[in-house]
Amino acid sequence: MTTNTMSHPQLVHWHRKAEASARDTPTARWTVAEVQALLDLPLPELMHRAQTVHREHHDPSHLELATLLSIKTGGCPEDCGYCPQSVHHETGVPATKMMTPDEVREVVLGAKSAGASRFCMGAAWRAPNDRDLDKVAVLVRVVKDAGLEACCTLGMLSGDQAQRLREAGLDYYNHNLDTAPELYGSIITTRDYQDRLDTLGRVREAGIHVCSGGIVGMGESRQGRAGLIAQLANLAPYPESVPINHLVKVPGTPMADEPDLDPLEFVRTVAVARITMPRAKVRLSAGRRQMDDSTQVLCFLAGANSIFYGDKLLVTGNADVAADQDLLTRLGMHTTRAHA
Ligand code: SAM
Ligand code: DTB
Ligand code: SF4
Repeated sequence: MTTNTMSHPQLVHWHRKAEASARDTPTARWTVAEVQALLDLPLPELMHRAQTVHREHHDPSHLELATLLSIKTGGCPEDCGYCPQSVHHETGVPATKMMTPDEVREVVLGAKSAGASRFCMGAAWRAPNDRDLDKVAVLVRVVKDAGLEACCTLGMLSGDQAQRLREAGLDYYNHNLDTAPELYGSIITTRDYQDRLDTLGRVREAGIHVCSGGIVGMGESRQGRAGLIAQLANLAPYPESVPINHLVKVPGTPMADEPDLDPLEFVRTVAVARITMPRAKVRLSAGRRQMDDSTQVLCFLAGANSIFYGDKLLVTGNADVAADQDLLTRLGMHTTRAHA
């Protein structure tokens, strides 16, 4: 006789927890063990739970398209082990000056006509200085005037800077926790986890929507992924937007030769992000270029409802736009166009 794992009392407890979450309690707390128990579920069971939560809060056939632009590339003083833009790694990515409003407008309008509704501007900074921030505020207006939602990812912010971005009309600020707290120091030494949490607090305080997620495939265990998801889900409230990145292995970075992760582990992580953060946009982020269609489709079925859309991420290539449009047509999924 085989055991019926579904009747296991702890699983019943976790099921109830997932249900509580589906009823939307944005300040529900998750232990790492509870999150890991979800990651450990048989995949059909996990997918069912994720889909149930997804359907309670979202149209399961809708996908958000967000386009990324690196407005200031390379030369970053931070030593993030995954990042091609760090001065600590020889990746051949040149440092550039910040893009002008006219240059940015052209890309924004191109993204809009290709169907994007959100536009995220990234800068390779540890933290912006106040002069940089004035320039970014102008770029936020460029995005808003085109009728798209505006997001920025600029590194650490002071409370005052977050407030100024809000006043400029910024909708979302992206600042990833990236991994579990106990793994952070082996990936980045130039700042610590608390620095990230502090910036997220200031963003929240300024009234900007929080976009925060992480990277999967950096050699972490399931427990490591559980630690990341628990941290994100326990932010009170949890982020409105959660990018789940698959590590892009860039030659010259310390993570260039990281062993491949089973794609189903990525799918599981997306599903658990959906269950623990029911109302969030869960974004299938970096790594789609290296992912086959079937894995991406599993991610959508697991509750991913946003993608980065456009030829480039920040410095590396993204999935092909024509291939994405074809995939969406084949799936019969729809998107929202930006305001006129
Ligand atoms: N400098 C700012 C910061 O670190 O917050 C903003 C830009 S930074 C490139 C934004 C995020 O990109 C990182 O937090 C990380 O999650 C993601 N990222 C960078 N390199 C990546 C890679 N090779 N693969 C997957 N994600 C990556
Ligand atoms: C996020 O979570 N992923 C994006 C965005 N936020 C800024 C960045 C992905 C970068 C992938 C590697 C590169 O092209 O630099
Ligand atoms: Fe700099 Fe951001 Fe890259 Fe880290 S992830 S090296 S902070 S650009």
